[in-house]
Order: sequence, then structure tokens, then C-alpha cells
Amino acid sequence: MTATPNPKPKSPPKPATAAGEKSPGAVAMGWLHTAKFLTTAPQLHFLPALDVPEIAFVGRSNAGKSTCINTLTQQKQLAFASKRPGRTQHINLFSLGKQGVMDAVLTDLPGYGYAAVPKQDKIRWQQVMANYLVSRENLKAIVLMCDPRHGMTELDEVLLDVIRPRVEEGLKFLVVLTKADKLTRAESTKALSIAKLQAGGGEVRLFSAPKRTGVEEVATLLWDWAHPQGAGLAARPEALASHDDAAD
Ligand SMILES: Nc1nc2c(ncn2[C@@H]2O[C@H](COP(=O)(O)OP(=O)(O)OP(=O)(O)O)[C@@H](O)[C@H]2O)c(=O)[nH]1
Ligand SMILES: [Mg+2]
Repeated sequence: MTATPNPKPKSPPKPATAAGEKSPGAVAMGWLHTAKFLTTAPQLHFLPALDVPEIAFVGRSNAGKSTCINTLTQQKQLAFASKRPGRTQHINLFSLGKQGVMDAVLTDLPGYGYAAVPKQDKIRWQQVMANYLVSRENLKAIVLMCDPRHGMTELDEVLLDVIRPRVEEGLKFLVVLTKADKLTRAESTKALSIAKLQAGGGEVRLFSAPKRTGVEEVATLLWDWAHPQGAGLAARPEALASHDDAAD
């Protein structure tokens, strides 16, 4: 009797979706792809007052903030990404929204902790950032980018202290563990559990730009935060219209 080879394991069937229906990840990625440069400013008081949700990317210099924004928005050059730390030196705002209607903003903030920056400049940037994080009225969420090979540094801890009162008041918070492609599976698992403890109830995700790890997951979180139920309905007049009909 000849042995029959084991049949190839079949991948699990994909969940059925109605024709044309997009997954939440695809909707979020489509929305992020609408990103456009809005404005840049050296300090908070030069920024326009906005009434749409704003999501800020913060973290040490070189952590991968600009690369993450470019990956999420599927635009190579939207935010400057560089091998030279300290490349982002202004507060940069990018608008999001379909059909040119702005419904949220992403902010790329200058990184902190780059040793070669003169001390006076460092202190100034820390003040600009703290001022932004504490006072920006429409700030809805903070994404803290952290290279898990270095872990959370003292400056990350200072930042966590600065934003804690706002997180307690409902500001959304996500720790993105960047450059996950540089970690083994065991290192990734360990980095995730440590970051979950440090994030104090915030979300934590692994992320890799070249491997696209976590891209759709992070995109979906940002979409959800920028479109809480009320705003989601308001942005869909047809949904409100049918609601009105039902009330008649
Ligand atoms: N392997 C790997 N490298 C990455 C990843 N994300 C960013 N990098 C690299 O890390 C370096 C810094 O990336 P940036 O996106 O410029 O970092 P930043 O946090 O914006 O830096 P500043 O603007 O100085 O605050 C660049 O050389 C990127 O190519 C990643 O997911 N994997
Ligand atoms: Mg940058």
C-alpha cells in the first residue's frame, strides 16, 4: 500500500461579506489615504483653532512617527521621514476627510530626546509639546510611538505624566511599538506585555512599516476614535434622514 501524502491544510474560509461591503480595516485605510498637508507651525498659538477630532503622534526622535503617518496614509512623502534624528521640527497638521470635507486631523510632533540638539532647543521643544498636549482643545487621541528595543524612556514617562489628567478625562491613548520587524516573536510578546502595564489602560499595538504589521489595526482604532457614534451619524445625512422618517 502506498502512503498518500497529507492533504495540504486549507486556510479557514473568509467570512462572507455582502457584495461591495468593505471591511472596517479597508474603510479606515481609505479614509486615512485622504490625508492632505494642512499647516505647519513652530508653536501651539500659531495653529488654527479646529473643531474636528485631532490625533497626535508623539515619541522620541527617530521612533518612527513620520514613517507611521506615511504608512497609514499610504503616501510616501506626506510626513518627512529621515535617518537623521530630529528631522521633524515643527508641529505639522494633516487633514482627513472624504470628498474634501475635513472630519479629523493628524498631527506629527517633533521628537524628543535627541542627544545632539542643544539643551536650550530641547527645553523649548519640550515646552511646545507639553503646551500642545495640555491645551489643544480638539485633541481627541494621542499615539505614543515607542521603539521596544529601547523601551519607554524617562522622557516617555514625563510625557505620560503630562497627559495623564487628560486621559482620565477621556482622551484616547495608544502606544505603538514600532519597528516590530526588528524583534523576534518572543521579544514582541514580552514588549507587548510590558507596554500594556505601562500604558495604564491605554491601547497597545505592535507596528512595522516594512512588514505592515498592525497597520490596519491602528487605522481602525483611529477611525473609530475620530468617528464616535454621534459624529458618525452626523456625517451620514441619509442615515439621519431615514431616522427622521421613522420618527414621523
Ligand atoms: N525597520 C524599520 N525601520 C523603521 C520603521 N519605522 C521607521 N523606521 C526607520 O526609522 C528611522 C526614523 O524614522 P522617522 O519616521 O523619521 O522617525 P520620527 O519619529 O519621525 O523622527 P523625528 O522626526 O526625528 O522625531 C528612519 O530611518 C525610518 O526608515 C519600521 O517599522 N521598521
Ligand atoms: Mg518625524
